[in-house]
Amino acid sequence: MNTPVRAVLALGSNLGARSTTLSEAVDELVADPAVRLCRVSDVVQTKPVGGPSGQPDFLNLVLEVETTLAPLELLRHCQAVEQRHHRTREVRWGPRTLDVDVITYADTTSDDEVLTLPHPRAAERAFVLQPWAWMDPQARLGSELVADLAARAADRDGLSVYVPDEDG
Ligand code: PH2
Ligand code: MG
Ligand code: MG
Repeated sequence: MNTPVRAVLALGSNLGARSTTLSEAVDELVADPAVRLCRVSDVVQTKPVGGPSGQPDFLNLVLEVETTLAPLELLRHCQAVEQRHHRTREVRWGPRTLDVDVITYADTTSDDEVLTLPHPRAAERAFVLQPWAWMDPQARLGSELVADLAARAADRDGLSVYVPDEDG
């Protein structure tokens, strides 16, 4: 068995019962005995970044897990949870019931085209960085504080703290 390592995952949903989907997905991700929940962020409502215009706002959250899965096993596990929520992949950055991305896996860096680590766009996305900084104010991505990256991210004004009753 592999030595347990910390990994950061980012979840997003902008179709269907977004809040319910995110909380079910967190439960499903950590139902595997090889994945232990360490921390989970608050939920943030965010304007869509990229993709087709007019798509609904997202709910996003970040979680930190400790896992004995290897990086590609963790990716497959995340994709299996996406599939449980009827995720389809028709349009790049298009609307989706559930997206689960591996953001970091310990300090691993990799330019593998199946799983690039850290996630290649995480450092510029407030919808990942801000909930991550709330969850872990000391977190670093490469040489930078995640909170500092969040403060500089172009999409930071599109974020608001999510009020649960708004879901539907
Ligand atoms: N995910 C994307 C592209 N754009 N925008 C927001 N606000 N939230 C996301 O999770 C998101 C996005 C690709 O996965
Ligand atoms: Mg994504
Ligand atoms: Mg994804």
